[in-house]
Amino acid sequence: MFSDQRLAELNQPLLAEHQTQFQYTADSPRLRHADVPAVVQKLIDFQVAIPSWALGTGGTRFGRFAAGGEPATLEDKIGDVGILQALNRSSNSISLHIPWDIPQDIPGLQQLLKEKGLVIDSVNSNTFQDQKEQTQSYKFGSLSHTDKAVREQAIQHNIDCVRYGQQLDAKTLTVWLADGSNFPGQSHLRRAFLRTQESLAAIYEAMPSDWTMLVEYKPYEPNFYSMVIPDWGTSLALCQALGQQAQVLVDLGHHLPNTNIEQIVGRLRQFGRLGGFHFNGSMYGDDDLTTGSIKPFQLFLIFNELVDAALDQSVPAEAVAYMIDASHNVKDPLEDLLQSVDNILSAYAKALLVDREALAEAQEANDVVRAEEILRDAFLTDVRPLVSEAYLRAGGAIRPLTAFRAEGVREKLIQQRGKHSVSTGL
Ligand code: LRH
Ligand code: MN
Ligand code: MN
Repeated sequence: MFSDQRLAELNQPLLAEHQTQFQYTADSPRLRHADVPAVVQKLIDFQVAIPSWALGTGGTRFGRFAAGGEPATLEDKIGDVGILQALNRSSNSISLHIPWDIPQDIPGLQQLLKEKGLVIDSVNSNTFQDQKEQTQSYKFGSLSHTDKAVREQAIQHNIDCVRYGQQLDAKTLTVWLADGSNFPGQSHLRRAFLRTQESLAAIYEAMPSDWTMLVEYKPYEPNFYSMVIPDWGTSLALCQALGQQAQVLVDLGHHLPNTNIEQIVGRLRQFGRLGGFHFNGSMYGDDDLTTGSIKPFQLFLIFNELVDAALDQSVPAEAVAYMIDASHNVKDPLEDLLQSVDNILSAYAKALLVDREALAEAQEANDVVRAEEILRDAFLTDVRPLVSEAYLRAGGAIRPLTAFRAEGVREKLIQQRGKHSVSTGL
């Protein structure tokens, strides 16, 4: 849909204005301390994985309103991520959810991924729903279940996920457990934890040595009294017991209101255990809204920790897998994902613009106001020209969302796939 030629045509009317704005920003005396070309290069290099389950509308338990033209197969989903990637060149990988996305025609999929310039970065297991062919039920838990037969089924499912992932060159298994209890007394809290640790160890043992296991936490939902892995402390303890290939995954929506997420991020980086992110926007809890739509300052502060840690020689160098984990009820899912990536890149750009030397000085001198002002200066900078420049230099669209609409992508997808196609996912 978006050949280089077509992108050049779509960029043409925006080019002169963009160049003026970019030059103005690059020459701004306020950014004297910053290396703007290096910032643009870092934005070009930054990639965030797209979850296969966010390509269709999710809905709530009260209903679902289809977007039309939703991807019905894994091939369609790769096609959709290909559209995002053509436009922003920052979404080159896909996160799969098994069994929603069981890969079948492996050579065909590999070929398609290659054509679109995409990779599969992670596979997510699903032991929070019962599948038709399954003998044991996850109603009362999976890896933590009191019944060994249920635990074994859940362990095997995770190992199967790794095997599917290996066929498509993925290197990461993400485990999120719905396990927990709804009422006091329902579950023995310590024993449920120990059973989970034992089950995870069996999966960890079966994982290839170049794979990473990401252990995701969540304070509540679907269980409301206790979750077996409710917080980063529990995830970290599990990862430390498992080994160096186990890392904590931070989902921005998986925190109680007002949690200082940036501090958690800083701590996990310091301990060498931050494996990945699920980006989304949150007002109350696991809302799965557009990343950066509600708390852009918090997103900036998170990136500020990441950028700072990357510059600190005393912090272990580690690869952090960036992923989006969102669900769309009222927006076009692809438009939402373009907005999310744009917000993520903007927060990253602002964090890269922080005058770190001046900030360190202000912190050492306990100059509270100056330190805060330095962060505010970076946060209030209009970085849109830098992000657009990164899109453009990487071969994408100056404004991906504008190009998406100008091209009538959703209308074309509806023509191809129909109005009522349904995507698998939440
Ligand atoms: C759990 C969760 C998890 C994914 C996704 C489908 O709330 O965020 O990260 O498995 O939902
Ligand atoms: Mn998540
Ligand atoms: Mn979630």
